[in-house]
Amino acid sequence: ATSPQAAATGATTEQLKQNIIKHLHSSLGTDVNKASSQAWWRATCAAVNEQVFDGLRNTQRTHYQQDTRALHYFSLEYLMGRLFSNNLHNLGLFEQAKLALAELGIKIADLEDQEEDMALGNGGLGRLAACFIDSLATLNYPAVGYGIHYEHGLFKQSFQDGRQIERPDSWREYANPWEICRPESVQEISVYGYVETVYDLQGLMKKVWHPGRIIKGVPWDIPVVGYNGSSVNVLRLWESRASDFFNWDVFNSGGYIDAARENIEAETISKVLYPNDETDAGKELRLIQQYFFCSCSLKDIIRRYKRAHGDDWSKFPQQVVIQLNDTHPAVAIPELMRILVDRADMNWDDAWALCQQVFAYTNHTLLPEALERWPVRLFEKVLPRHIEIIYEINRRFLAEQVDVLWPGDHAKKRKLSIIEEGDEPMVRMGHLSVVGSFKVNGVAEIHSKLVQSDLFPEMVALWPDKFTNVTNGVTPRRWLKACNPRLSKLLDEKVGTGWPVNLKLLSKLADYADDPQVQDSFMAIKQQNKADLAKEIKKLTRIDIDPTAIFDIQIKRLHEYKRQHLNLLHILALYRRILQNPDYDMVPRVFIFGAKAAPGYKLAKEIIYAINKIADKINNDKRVKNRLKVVFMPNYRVTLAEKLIPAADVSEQISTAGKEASGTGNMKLALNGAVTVGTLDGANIEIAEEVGSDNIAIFGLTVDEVKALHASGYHSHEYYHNNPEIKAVLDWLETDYFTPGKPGELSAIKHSLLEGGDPYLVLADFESYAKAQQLIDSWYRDKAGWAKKAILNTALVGKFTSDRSIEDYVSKVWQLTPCKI
Ligand code: 26Q
Repeated sequence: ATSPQAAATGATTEQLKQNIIKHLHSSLGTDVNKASSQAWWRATCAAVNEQVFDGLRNTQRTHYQQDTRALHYFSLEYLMGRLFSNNLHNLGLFEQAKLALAELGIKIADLEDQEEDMALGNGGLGRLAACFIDSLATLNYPAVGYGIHYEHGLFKQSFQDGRQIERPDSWREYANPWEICRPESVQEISVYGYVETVYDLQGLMKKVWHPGRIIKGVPWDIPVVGYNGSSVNVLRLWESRASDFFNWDVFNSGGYIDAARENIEAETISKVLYPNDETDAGKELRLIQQYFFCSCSLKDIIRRYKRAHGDDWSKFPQQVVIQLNDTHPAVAIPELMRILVDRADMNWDDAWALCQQVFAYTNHTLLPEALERWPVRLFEKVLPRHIEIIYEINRRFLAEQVDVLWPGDHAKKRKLSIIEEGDEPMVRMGHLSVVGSFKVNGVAEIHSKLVQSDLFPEMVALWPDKFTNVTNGVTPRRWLKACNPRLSKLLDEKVGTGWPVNLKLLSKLADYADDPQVQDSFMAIKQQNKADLAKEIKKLTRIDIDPTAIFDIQIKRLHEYKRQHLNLLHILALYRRILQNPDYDMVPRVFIFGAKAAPGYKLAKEIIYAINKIADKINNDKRVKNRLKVVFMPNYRVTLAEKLIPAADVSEQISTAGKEASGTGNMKLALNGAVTVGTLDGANIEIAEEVGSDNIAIFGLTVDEVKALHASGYHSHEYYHNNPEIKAVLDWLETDYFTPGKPGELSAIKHSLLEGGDPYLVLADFESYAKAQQLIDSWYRDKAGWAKKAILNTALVGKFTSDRSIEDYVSKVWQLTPCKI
């Protein structure tokens, strides 16, 4: 006899099958005999969407009826990846769908591969936004994500003779089944033009902005499905279009051709995601992107608020909280001021008080070159009214806050001013964000401390309670349950099935860390995941790897501070040891990289080239006898991360202490049982606290030691001359050993570390790093000992669920109440 549960499952499976076939006929215009994988995928999405849209309607209706306070997450980036298996898992339908498709003769994995990644982000910041909206829906918090509906996401990467080539990403070339266009909610926004000062009948001065251009924002809604039948929230992304009445008025003098050109310019705004590239900073189009989506989103929020509260603004701060994901959407602050003061005729003080109750700001970086600054003259051209408002915000801030605490102190005013003076005056978006927000947070304990002590110490003196920490987290639904089904099954058996929404339950697994049977199951799962990855690597790179070797993985954007070149120098050192001592004893290891370099970041691209060239040499050198392999996976992205992370033995988190705000890949890898080799930086510190010093290999200078070394004068040459291994591998880079006939092709790395002064202390940390890698090697030789460490990593990182991050934001910043649907 079948259990009631199995009977219910059978019923859903049968229903799903019928629905998929129905959509194959009625939505795709094909049938079971001739449908392509693409058609099957679309039909299945359509079948799933019946439930998604039900949930969406219910959730939106409930929020509306209960007039709930809601969070509005403002982000230029959402790195969503694929939604197919994510939505199935969160609806609790994955197993039934798999079965239904199997009965139709279709492998679900083949359908998953039909979907393009939704790569509307660069890296950590964009993926964090995606994890957060997953957790918000799962925890039933009323929330909307706002962003841009880019036509092209982050570029696709391939290698040509080892060099990075970028190609455009056209993720929705054949339409995206997960999104709904909402033409009934279009907005219009203005840019350019000039400001006129006028006086009303009472003689009061008013500013009137006469825009030079009007642009239409068309919203696309992407349902965000919470786990286990909770809320379905929305991600609302704005697409830019020409405003028809304004541009196509051919009876005006401008004429038809000019109108067509303006159309193209309007549609350019949402064309492409900017890669985080310092050389691109200050670009007009980027500022317009930021303003476009902030203005559309604010108008959308206000329209919804007015539907419930009319012209009474008094409840606005009770109903609306806006989180700024870094300073990228900071122009929302002067935009809300403009709407309140110029359009709603509110007085400045009331408007400012309201703004300061609505906005909160998350900082994601301390790197000075990454702090956003916009030329004042660009603001004057694009947003002439907003720059006036920023000046007024600044004038009052300096007079009413700074001068009160530090009377007559001009140095303090210069340092704190929202406007940086100089040949080219600049708007400091970080300063604007702090001044305009009621809370400012960093993304890991150490980072939040440094935001307060090094970045904004005077702001802390002015507003001590404004600053706080919310340590980042990742969604265990995508980053364990969906990507690592084998481990998930073991966890279900050992700790129960509640862990995806209560990740602390994983700590029960610690009781089994010494249990030989559990150790065997855990390591057998890791081995199967590694075998799967080895196949994928063979398919994508033609490289053969030994699936029993240590899989050592560094996956993240390419940046000097993340120090992929430290990893590379160590690989060279191992290679050299092998060549010098043919019997060099080491556990076979495969070093795997995944990283995109910003297209204009020269040295980052040289590092990619060097890794590829060195990999080529090492992988084809018989003398290595398989002890060492180096793989650079092209086109690193969410979908590739989902294949790499479950197969990792070792997680490389080796940034210079103080430079990586948090990191989130570190959390995903530890959660899947990888042991971290890492510096005391970002969230690594908190991971070390959770898993304990036996289960992580910490190395390198601490934040304080980094500061002291810089203060006393760091001379990278000394490490080069005093450490023969460092000298040998750096000199090696200048030969033609890795680039036959072309000596010097890899010398950029050496040059940056010596003449360039090694700003990220690669040479200072080299020896300590090599020792940590030795420790990993010795740990791995003890099979049971390693299994225990791997198990304890999975068991003890429950803190790093994004559900906990969201609860921290709710209690420290947002003050929301969950709303059951
Ligand atoms: C800026 C100006 C012009 C064009 C692009 C940008 C730009 C875009 C993206 C600047 C920065 C970013 C992304 C930053 C980022 O991903 N930061 C990471 O955020 C993670 C989530 O908090 C942290 O874990 C990482 O430590 C941090 O590096």
